[in-house]
Amino acid sequence: MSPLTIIEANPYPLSLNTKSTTLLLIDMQRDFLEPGGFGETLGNDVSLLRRTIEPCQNILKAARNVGLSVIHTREGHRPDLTDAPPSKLTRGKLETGIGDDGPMGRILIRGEIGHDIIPELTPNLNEPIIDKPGKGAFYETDLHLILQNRGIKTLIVCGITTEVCVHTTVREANDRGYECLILEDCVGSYFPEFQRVGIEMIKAQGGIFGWVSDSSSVISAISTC
Ligand code: TIU
Repeated sequence: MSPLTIIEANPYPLSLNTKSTTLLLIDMQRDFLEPGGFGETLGNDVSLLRRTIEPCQNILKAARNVGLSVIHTREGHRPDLTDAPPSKLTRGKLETGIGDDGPMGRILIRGEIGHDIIPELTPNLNEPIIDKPGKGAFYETDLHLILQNRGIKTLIVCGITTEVCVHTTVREANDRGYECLILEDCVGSYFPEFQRVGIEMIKAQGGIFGWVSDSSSVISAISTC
């Protein structure tokens, strides 16, 4: 069977080689997605993010079945907060913010329950987890090194939130020469308008940041590889 396939996508179909493609799942963490977590305590409706869980489970299962490389990321900081810029800690003047005690342990601190990936998408032992201090998955991490060592050229991007960590990562990836395919049903925002416009921005101008498709199109394409 050939590792080459063509994905139905916008603004035009994308050719990819499954041997040089990674599924990148961004920040599917309990504090952002679960009722009672950090995201909800900030007044957000987590159901807008939770609709991504089932499609992410489906693409993750398909990727594992065909042996596609899978990488997960988590946003968070050291317990002593030495890797957190003061600007990030004070921004928003939050009553309960990064490093404070929250409903699932200290908020966005590595090792705490809320920082972990939701149980529906638990990483397998052979799937690297990138712990990132910023919004972008390339900033101060070894993601680029891992992708280069694996000969990866194309990223299938899922996760949250569309306009923050997904966009930042896709822009970083684009400037480093990666092709990005964003799955619309697998990325989510607390703000419906940002979801809509965030998707539009990626595929505008001939695919200025990449391509947009959905989980079922990719699953049917890679399952025949
Ligand atoms: N992962 C990610 O997007 N982190 C955020 O802080 N997102 C918000 O939308 N706030």
